[in-house]
Amino acid sequence: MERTVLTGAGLAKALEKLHGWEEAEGRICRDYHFADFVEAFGFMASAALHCEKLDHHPEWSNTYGRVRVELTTHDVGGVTAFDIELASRMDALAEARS
Ligand code: H2B
Repeated sequence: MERTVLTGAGLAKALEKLHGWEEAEGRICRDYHFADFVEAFGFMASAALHCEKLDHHPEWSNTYGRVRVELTTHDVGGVTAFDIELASRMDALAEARS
């Protein structure tokens, strides 16, 4: 995967395959909502394994059943294919818990 910053049409096209992500200031963001804290934390635990495999890590926070995720590639200061791939995997994990 390339660590090339996605912008404009390239970024818009990449976002089309995701669900509920918004782009803002060189990052993509989404709020996930789960039934309760256990579901939210379970999502984070399973997502963390993918983060380690990809060597790509989120900025995220949890409040009871809500998980707020912000993704950017710090090394290059913008959104890359790594963020899109991690977002896509998180969407699949969240879908499986809904
Ligand atoms: N995560 C994110 N989100 N962006 C990065 O640039 C990044 C990372 N870089 N995880 C990785 C780790 C890098 O620091 C290590 C050395 O591979």
